[in-house]
Amino acid sequence: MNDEGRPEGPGFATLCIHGKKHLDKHEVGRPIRAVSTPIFQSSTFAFENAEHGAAVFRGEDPSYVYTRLGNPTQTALEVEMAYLEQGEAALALASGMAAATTAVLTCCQAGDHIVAGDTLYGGTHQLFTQTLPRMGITVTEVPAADPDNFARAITRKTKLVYLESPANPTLVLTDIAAVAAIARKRGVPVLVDNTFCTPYLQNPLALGADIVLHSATKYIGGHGDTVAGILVGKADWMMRARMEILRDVGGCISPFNAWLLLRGLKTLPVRMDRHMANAMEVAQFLSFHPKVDQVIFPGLKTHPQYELYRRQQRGPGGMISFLVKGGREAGRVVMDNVKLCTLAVSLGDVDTLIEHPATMTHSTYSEAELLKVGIHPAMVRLSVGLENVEDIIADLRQALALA
Ligand code: LCS
Repeated sequence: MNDEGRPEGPGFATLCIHGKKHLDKHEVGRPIRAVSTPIFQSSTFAFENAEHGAAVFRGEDPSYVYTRLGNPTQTALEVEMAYLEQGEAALALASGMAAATTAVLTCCQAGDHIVAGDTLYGGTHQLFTQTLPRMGITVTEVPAADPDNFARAITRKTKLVYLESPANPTLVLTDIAAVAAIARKRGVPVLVDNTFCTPYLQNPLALGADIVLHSATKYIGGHGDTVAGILVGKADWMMRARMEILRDVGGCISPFNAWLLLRGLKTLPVRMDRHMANAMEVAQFLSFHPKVDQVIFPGLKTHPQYELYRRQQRGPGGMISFLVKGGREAGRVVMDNVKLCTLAVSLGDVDTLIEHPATMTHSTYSEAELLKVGIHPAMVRLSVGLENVEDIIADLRQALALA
């Protein structure tokens, strides 16, 4: 015994850290065969010896090094997402915006130019109109329903075409195959933000795009408990994104959040089917409601691009935008009086979420820009959740009655 009354040997602090010995899979004495991917909550990974570490840093050995650059739980998610999006490789990141900045910085440097759709998540619009110009990267935003607009805007400096289809919150679609064909001729890669569709409903890479982006915060996670982003594309591009931009800018995903997304993926098609069935009924209810002026939902024949929707997507998704008669004030009354629906940004959660794009998610657009891209000041956005659809409709009916 030592002075503290403990057995001779390593001190207590040392034992707290090292335990009796390292518990790794070679030493637990029996096979593990966990059905759910384990969370490798480890920031760093041991080398066998100094030469092994040097070989890893020379890129000659693929062993894990450090969780900012890669982690087994993150890899499991990336392998799954690449497979579902029909891409060679994927990169999971801390948020959808980390995915956007990583993609942009992998493609562009000061002096370069991006052509983007003009309706984007408000954060992406701010990145394009405020932050990137400060770094010498310019962006031209064009109406995304007509592929020719992309053709006209591409210049010799253009290094990336960036679009959302369906776009947040106007649900404008872009003909991905047409834009990809145009950009390919000019040697410019195309990135499609596939957040609204998920790989269940649309695979942009199969349509000719080069990079797919997800805010995995939304339907991929699906439960409103995670912020994360994912890129999918070619293996060599993804390696540059990881080893140049993620490495230096640092927007890595945590192992726990990667695990939450792996869990979300298991139920993605089941959830999407229910999101869509509920959204279809809610869209029909709103269409026939005397206090509703306009309902925007790709699954309705009244959507101006219904034919493209049928050709390009396997389902309409769960997002609806609508205009309440009486304009912005009437929309405010609806949002302030829902009881089951939650007044909150984000989307793709099990809960039905309602919000006002012009003053919330898209408040980074100026008044003039909002009007130009069709984000009406009275527009209300609904992310239809997985509750019983009768309850969602009853809630909207009572709130609309007050408008
Ligand atoms: N792309 C789309 C289409 C989005 O809707 C969002 C976030 C992002 C990218 C950024 O992803 P994040 O960094 O938030 O994971 N959209 C939001 C929205 O409509 N309400 O709150 C966030």
